[in-house]
Amino acid sequence: RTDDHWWRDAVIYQVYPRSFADGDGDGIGDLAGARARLSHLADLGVDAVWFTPWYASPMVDGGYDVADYRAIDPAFGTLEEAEKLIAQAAEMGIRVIVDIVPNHVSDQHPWFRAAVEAGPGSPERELFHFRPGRGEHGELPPNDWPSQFAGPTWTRVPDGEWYLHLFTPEQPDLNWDHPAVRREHEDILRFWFERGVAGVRIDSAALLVKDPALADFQEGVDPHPYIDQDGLHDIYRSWRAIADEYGAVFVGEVWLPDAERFARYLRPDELHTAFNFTFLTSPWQPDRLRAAIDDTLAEHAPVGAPATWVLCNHDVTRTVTRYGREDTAFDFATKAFGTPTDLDLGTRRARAAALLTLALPGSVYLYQGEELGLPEAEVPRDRIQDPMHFRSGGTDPGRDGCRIPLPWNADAPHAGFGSRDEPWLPQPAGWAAYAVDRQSDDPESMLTLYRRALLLRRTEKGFGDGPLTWLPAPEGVLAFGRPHGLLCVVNLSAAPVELPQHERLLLCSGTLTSDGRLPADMAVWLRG
Ligand code: TEU
Repeated sequence: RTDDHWWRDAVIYQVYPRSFADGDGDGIGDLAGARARLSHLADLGVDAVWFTPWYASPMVDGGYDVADYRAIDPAFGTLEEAEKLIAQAAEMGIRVIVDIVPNHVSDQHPWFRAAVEAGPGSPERELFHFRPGRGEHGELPPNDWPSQFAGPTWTRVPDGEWYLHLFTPEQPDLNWDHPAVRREHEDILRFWFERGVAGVRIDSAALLVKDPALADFQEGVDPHPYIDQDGLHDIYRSWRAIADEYGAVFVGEVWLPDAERFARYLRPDELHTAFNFTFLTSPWQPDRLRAAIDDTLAEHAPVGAPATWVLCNHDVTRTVTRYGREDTAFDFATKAFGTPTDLDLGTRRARAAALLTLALPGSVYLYQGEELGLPEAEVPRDRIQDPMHFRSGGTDPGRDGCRIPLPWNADAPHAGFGSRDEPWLPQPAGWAAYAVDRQSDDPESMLTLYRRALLLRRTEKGFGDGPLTWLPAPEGVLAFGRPHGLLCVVNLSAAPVELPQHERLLLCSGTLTSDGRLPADMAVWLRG
């Protein structure tokens, strides 16, 4: 591939800055910490790093409530520091992707404060979705839309009008039918492209446009009043023209079960890529995984876009925990917290899944800590920060369990995260065992596996873009060929299996049996 097509088969590392590394010791991860740890990403061998929102924010939703899209939150650092980080990463051959949140702003954003102040009927209110309520005294919300988090989607301001928010009340939704909203975001894109970012992740990309009538929700009636509205495509076409000026790329966060509708975002004049969550939500079962892979490749092929493969992110239960449970699928509704988990089994499967994922055609996203095999942590109730937990009335544990500050040095306080006192979320007992320095020289560690895999993926032929061919395999085994005789075999059956004929074993997620068979829940890369 040429250099401007780097994204077609890139490995992109997701940094959740609050929990990556604390450079100033105040308990919250920051850009100074991230800069000091960039060498970890270079050693790992990733092509790019995606930072979840680092903008000025009250942090009600971990920065997904943005008060100023052109400023870095003081807890994270300064704009100058972000520019240094982008430059320093570039020197190491690592591109930077930022996270743009276009669906909503923080309630502390100057636009929303002005809108509340200006009152009903004002032009300031037109930038949002303000409406009078229903009922005799307007005491009922304007419609019945279900929320993305638990709880109502409307909140009333003192003068009696209501405003729409698909997430928390502190995240009012913008009105994307308003030209000023469009102009502002085009300008924000340019602002970051001018600073050398190579790409943008688009948060909640399928939610921006709302049914103009704001009509009540009707189950099964198409189109959904706020998911996947047709008007979105026009927005992304205008964004694409801007990205093309800079040679920058998009990855859309598009949660859509319908493959055809999903692919419409990937047309050549829209988004370069979008997250494929079919794979992430799929259980650890051969037929289901194979179907997820086939469906994904089939939906991408006609539009010529590369697939993306994601096993984890800052919103979902960590992979080793998920794969260590009886029900290995991920579902927002049933996070199954507290259910019995076999971490050894989950880790074995996550290691196999790493080889599976990295051998598929397309790009791969790696969430910080996945390369360390971190499990989901149980956060003590009085320390939970995620608004999802509070919105659910406490029934949902929320997403903090996958956002625990990273362990870097086993023998340092707070496992080397960098904080003087307690970090913003507590690290569970035993966290130091997962530290980067502990795993670095251990040939059996998850980190060593990832480093080897990423090195092979860069230096050996057959990875990345190109065809995938399923090979005949015993029941419960996934085996496929890639170009240049590259083979990947994953054993999801209960017993060891024979490997196909090969010249060379490139990498195994564990250890073969003494007679050369592949044990259960393991994967290999072979040169056939
Ligand atoms: O998530 C958007 C989103 O729709 C899903 O993550 C999901 O619906 C939600 O987490 C649970 O139902 C993005 C971000 O990834 C997430 O962290 C933010 O909280 C959210 O947007 C709001 O900006």
